[in-house]
Amino acid sequence: MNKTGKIYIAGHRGMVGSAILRKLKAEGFSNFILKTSDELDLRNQQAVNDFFAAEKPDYVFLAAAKVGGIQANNVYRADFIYENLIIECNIIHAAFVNKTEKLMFLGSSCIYPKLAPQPLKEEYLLTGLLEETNEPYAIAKIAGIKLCDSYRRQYGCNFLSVMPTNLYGPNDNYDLEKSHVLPALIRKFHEAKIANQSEVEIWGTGSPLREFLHVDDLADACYYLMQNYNEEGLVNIGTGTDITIKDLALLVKKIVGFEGELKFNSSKPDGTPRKLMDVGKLHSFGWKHKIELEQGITMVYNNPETIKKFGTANLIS
Ligand code: GFB
Repeated sequence: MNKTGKIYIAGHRGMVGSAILRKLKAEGFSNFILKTSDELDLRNQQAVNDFFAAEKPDYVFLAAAKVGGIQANNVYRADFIYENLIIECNIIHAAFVNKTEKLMFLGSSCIYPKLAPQPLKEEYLLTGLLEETNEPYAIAKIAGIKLCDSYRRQYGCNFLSVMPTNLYGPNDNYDLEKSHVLPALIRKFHEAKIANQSEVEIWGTGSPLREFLHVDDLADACYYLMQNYNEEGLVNIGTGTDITIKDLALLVKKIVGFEGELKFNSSKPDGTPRKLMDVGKLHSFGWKHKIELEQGITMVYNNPETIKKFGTANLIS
């Protein structure tokens, strides 16, 4: 990436987009065009076309997406497929029309087949049925990857896709109805500690395995690949190790200092039993994560912004 190039980060206020912005600033980039969703509605094709025609960004990071945890994906199914599809179509096509030099699209590990062999290699995409709770989201994200590959093959666009595992870090969502498991657990254990509660509810059986990557590591990998990778297909970004939800809960409990019990609610869905990334391709390029899980969760919990974010977000048991 040329240091003076114009960079558009779609979704720069979200957890992923804000981490990419921090990383690029730290690397000395300064020519950003950033728009909030009030200033530019990415679902509006004309607005996106006008924006790209006026700004002609050299580099695009497509980190804007409708995202959420297992319950939000399952409940807001139409919003998840529609909003993600239309955002991807609008931005990727406008980047092609306006000759964006390089675009990075972010997928997600939950779009691999539900029962694919583990660890998940990049070539397992589209080899089996998807997890039911997030099928609409997965279909939209798979379409985004295929958009990048198709514009590359037909028109020679340098559009690439990366596949992050479950992420956490600054600017996460702590709404207990819509969030992912890690922010939910940090909030639940913290509030239970303050209220002297005897137990904390954990959704599902606690047996599913998940892999977690700090978003600053993700941003580092995205930057690395934006500099060094120019191919069709995708690249997994993760740590290559996973943990059961039960052990994750015990770890968060220890970091937060909650002394009560865990109570598993098996009426809530478990989702995919396991989705561990094979990070061999990424490691072969010379990149490896730096922030281990316990260290990362401690950093998040000790950040004063985290508890402020609990705010008035929904509280459900
Ligand atoms: O992080 P999570 O919501 O989503 O849930 P997925 C992971 C696991 O943690 C599931 C359990 O087995 C949940 O049942 N869990 C336990 C909890 N307690 C809680 C809790 O309080 N809140 C939440 N949210 N989960 C999502 C996908 O799947 O992963 C998305 O639905 C997305 O599409 C994301 O890609 C990365 O890991 O199951």
